[in-house]
Amino acid sequence: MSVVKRGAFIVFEGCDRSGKTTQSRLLAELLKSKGIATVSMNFPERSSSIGQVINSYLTNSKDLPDEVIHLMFSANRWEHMNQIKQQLLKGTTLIVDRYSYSGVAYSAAKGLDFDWCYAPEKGLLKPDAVFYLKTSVDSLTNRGQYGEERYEKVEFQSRVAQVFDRICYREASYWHQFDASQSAEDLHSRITSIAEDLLQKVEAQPLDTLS
Ligand code: 2DT
Repeated sequence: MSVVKRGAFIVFEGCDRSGKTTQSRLLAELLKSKGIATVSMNFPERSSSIGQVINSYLTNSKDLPDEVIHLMFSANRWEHMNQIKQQLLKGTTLIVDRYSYSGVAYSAAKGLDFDWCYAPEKGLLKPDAVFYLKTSVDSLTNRGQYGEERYEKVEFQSRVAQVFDRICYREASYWHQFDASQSAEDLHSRITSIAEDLLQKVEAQPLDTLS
């Protein structure tokens, strides 16, 4: 009986407009072009009923207490956990744009307690690698469309960046930090070489959870 090799769980994190979306797309395209089963996702996943509430909040058409929206972002991950687990176990690699760390970074940047923010994430599947695209806040403002959604304010983004740095330090064993100011091509090739090693390394490893 052949044992199915599991897929890798790869997450991209960073401030708004850090280039995560481009880099996650480039990586997914590359893996697919090599015949590797790959699915892209992003959180918040706005199509579910919880996701629609989050979308109304982010587009400023709905207000909610900070604690409530925090728990909704977390619930949005929990509602997709089974699907994510099934995909990984059947051998599909997942490339996910934002995860629990954005949940903690954005809520802690508003002033909520870091440990309180992290608590509902415990038990969710743990990524095999997080690619953190670190930007200077000045460079963020030069990117297009900045400022349309609720969180897209320079001062707020710099607080978010500080929390990401704290998480990066704490979770150093599986976080990979990149300077997002380098060219998209250079970034892509650095990310690709780590991802390709990772795919081989994790295929026989059991899935882990956040603790
Ligand atoms: P996108 O622009 O990437 O769609 O994100 N956010 C995201 C949170 O505050 N908590 C979370 O748990 C997640 C996943 C980051 C929309 C915004 O939602 C924020 C930016």
